[in-house]
Amino acid sequence: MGSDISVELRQRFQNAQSVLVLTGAGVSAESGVPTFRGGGNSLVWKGMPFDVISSAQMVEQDLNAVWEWFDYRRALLSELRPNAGHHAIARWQEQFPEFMLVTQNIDGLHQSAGSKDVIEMHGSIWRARCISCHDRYQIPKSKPRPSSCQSCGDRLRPDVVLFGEMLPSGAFEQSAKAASRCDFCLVVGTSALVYPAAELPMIAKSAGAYLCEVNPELTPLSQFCDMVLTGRAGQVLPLL
Ligand code: BJW
Ligand code: ZN
Repeated sequence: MGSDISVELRQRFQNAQSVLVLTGAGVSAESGVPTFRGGGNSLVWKGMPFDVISSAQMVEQDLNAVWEWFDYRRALLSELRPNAGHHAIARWQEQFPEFMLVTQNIDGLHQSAGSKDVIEMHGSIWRARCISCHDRYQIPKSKPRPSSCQSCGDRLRPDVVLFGEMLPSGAFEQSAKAASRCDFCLVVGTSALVYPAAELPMIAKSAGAYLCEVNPELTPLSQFCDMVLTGRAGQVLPLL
């Protein structure tokens, strides 16, 4: 363990044929995005913990409150920029025969850094979706969000995956397929507590991939990793 990157690790990474990167909130921490858990920095909105306000139940009970919470977070995010960790990951996409980036983040910072075909397991804060017909709408950075569905007129909700909700169709299946094919799996900035995202590294490991974690803290995944790089994404990833 430790954040020293050995020659062996660097060679393993550089010679990989198929790379899967799974990211969580920690990759955006150095951009100024608060993480959900740990560090005494848990998200709370008007006295409600995030898993109460970011819940399917709250969408049914008080959709306006949910929008207020997401409008507030979009406003914060619109000022933030990708960091060296996002940029390193974006550079890698051209460097391997196969490369896939799966993120649990809804902030869009990987795309801002230039990453393409990102699988957003938990949706995007920059989209809204109709509660009836499920049509999706992009939310512009500097204009008001659309207020109702243009197809059916019903209300819109944030296009994010809340606790107890299903992931976007195919997102897990596509990620699990990449996990079972990859020979190097890099897990960055996630507490590895939320499923089914937390299953992906174990799928990769079971299929024989080298498993490497980048995180300043240990997680439930650390014990299964071939290498744990204890450090911040923005500092460690550019060294790989
Ligand atoms: C740094 C750093 C730096 C700091 N550099 N690192 C199996 C067992 C038990 C429960 C379940 C199960 N399968 C499903 C469930 C239920 C549930 C679940 O997993 N619960 C667990 C908490 C126990 N899962 C779901 O409900 C999922 N849906 C589902 O499974 O559907 C099928 C189904 C339907 C009905 C019933 C049952 C199943 C959906 C999960 C959706 C998660 N949504 C959220 C909120 C999004 C909206 C919003 O933003 O408000 O997604 S929750 C929140 O957690 C968010 C994140 O994407 C997700 C993961 O968090 P992440 O990214 O790991 O962040 P943190 O904060 O936890 O960790 C940050 C890490 O970064 C830390 O480790 C730091 O050390 C590190 N760090 N600085 C690198 N500079
Ligand atoms: Zn509609």
